[in-house]
Amino acid sequence: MPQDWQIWLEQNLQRGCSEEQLMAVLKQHGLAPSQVFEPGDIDIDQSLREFVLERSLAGDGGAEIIADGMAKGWPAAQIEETYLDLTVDPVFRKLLQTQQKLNKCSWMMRTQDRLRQLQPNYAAQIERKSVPGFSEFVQQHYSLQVPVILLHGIEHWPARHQWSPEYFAAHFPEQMIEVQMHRQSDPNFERNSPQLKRLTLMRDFISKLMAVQYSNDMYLTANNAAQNKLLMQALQKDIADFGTGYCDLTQSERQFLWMGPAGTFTPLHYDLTNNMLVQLYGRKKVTLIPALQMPDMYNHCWVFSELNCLDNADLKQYPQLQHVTPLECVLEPGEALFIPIGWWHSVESLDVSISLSFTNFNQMNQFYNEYPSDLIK
Ligand SMILES: O=C(O)CCC(=O)C(=O)O
Repeated sequence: MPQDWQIWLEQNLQRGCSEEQLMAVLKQHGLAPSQVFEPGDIDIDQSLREFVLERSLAGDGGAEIIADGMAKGWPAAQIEETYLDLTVDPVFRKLLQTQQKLNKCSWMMRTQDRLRQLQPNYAAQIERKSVPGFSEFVQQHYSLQVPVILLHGIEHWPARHQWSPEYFAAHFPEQMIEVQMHRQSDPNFERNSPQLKRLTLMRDFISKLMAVQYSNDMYLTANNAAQNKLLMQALQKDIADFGTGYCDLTQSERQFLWMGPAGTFTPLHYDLTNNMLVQLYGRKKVTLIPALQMPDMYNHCWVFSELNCLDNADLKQYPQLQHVTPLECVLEPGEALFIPIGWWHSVESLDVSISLSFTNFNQMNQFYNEYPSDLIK
């Protein structure tokens, strides 16, 4: 605290003025309690500070914060003191500026989303149609970022007519593959996928997945792609261009295999590329949420939401979800779902399932490098 204020404070304390009165005057002049007292002099309850901080950042005013804080059991004077202390804190003012920018981005996204909902194929239903030429697809879907289910894109792939668990067991029995195992033992199985990687023989994996009725415990996923390069190379003979002119076939490392029993579940997330999910065997249920609904999706870390799925979500705990408009579809064998970049999705296998996703479109699809890294882990 500046020295002249220090002298003023000491003189008035000696004159017998109350500490509350003096604090009020100091605060009017922009001096916070933390500047008035040495650290440790005042016991400002940390959880109260967090409460006041969160509410202030949410845009609530002092009176509202005090009333709600009192309902939570804190004394009014302490809440007021914490609030006033915070409002003159330069770090807090920086935070407010950042929040303000964020609020404007969120407003813009919500507004764009509401206007796009005037298009029936945007978020009311997913269009199903025969695969168009690539330039038409780019005009109607890739550039506008509208999902679509495309039919007849893979009729010329041997994989479409041959792939099944039995095919993999018969053609690659001794192939060592990497898969995700023991997923059910970890509620954060997707985020912890590196720890759940296991090597196994193809024939053992296939017999395990055929032996269960419904299970999320084992799954060969895109997270295993690096280790399963050899398998993917061997599978190239069964895969070709999607439709005509969709894929850059020199980029075959941007194709990903998914194989598991009924019951595998990929939790809510978004991809950092545009993605085609091609269903080869069995069915999958996909829930999609527009990318522009990001402000309401509780994206707390990386590409994940605090929620694994939207079913039975607690609207009291996650009130923003009331603005979210999920779309569901069931993907049949031979169908392919275009998932635009940033669109949230969760995926459940309804049967034993084999899929292949690809990102090697003949169009720009490299946005990953500019994705902001998490500042808090
Ligand atoms: O098929 C799945 O289980 C998940 C697919 C997916 O999320 C993706 O390709 O991004």
